[in-house]
Amino acid sequence: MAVREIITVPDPRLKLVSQPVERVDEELRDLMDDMLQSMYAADGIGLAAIQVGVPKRVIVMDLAKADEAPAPRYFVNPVLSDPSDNLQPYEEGCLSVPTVFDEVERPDRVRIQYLDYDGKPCDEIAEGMFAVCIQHEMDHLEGILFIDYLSRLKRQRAVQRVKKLDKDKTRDDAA
Ligand code: GNR
Ligand code: NI
Repeated sequence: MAVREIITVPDPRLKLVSQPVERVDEELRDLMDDMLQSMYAADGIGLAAIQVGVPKRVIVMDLAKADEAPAPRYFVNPVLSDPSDNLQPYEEGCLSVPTVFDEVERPDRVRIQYLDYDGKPCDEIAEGMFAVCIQHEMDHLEGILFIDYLSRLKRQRAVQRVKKLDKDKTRDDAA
């Protein structure tokens, strides 16, 4: 297992549409293990494969609170349907847009069908934080970031902020 680097805006790979997985095999489980470890290392609650530069339809998530036991979850080829009519705002963040947070409105309930870590088909209803996170991650699979829902001004500011952050970090690393 390895912690992989999480790519940030404006990396053009974040705009790619990720491709379906053909088989849930050991190689894919290795990727999912790395993704989970990378997500934990970055203190995230969800991660899409494209955030480590792999354009596959794979998501990992752990919504357990700090004082709870880890509860890793894996979603391969997820499909969302039956969104509720009720929109709920939530202050979102993204490991690919670090230090930026803003409100996004999404349906508060969605159905999700996917293959799990063992390749078993699953079908469930997501609500609350699970609904927020799975929709945020599904967007990554389509090359969409939460800042794409903000005004152009806010989006441009967010990208500039991350660019500066990464530039300062590169300089610090060299020093
Ligand atoms: O760690 C994350 N926190 C978060 C908070 C509110 C809404 C969505 C998220 S997902 C984010 C990790 C991430 O970037 N996943 O793609
Ligand atoms: Ni994200």
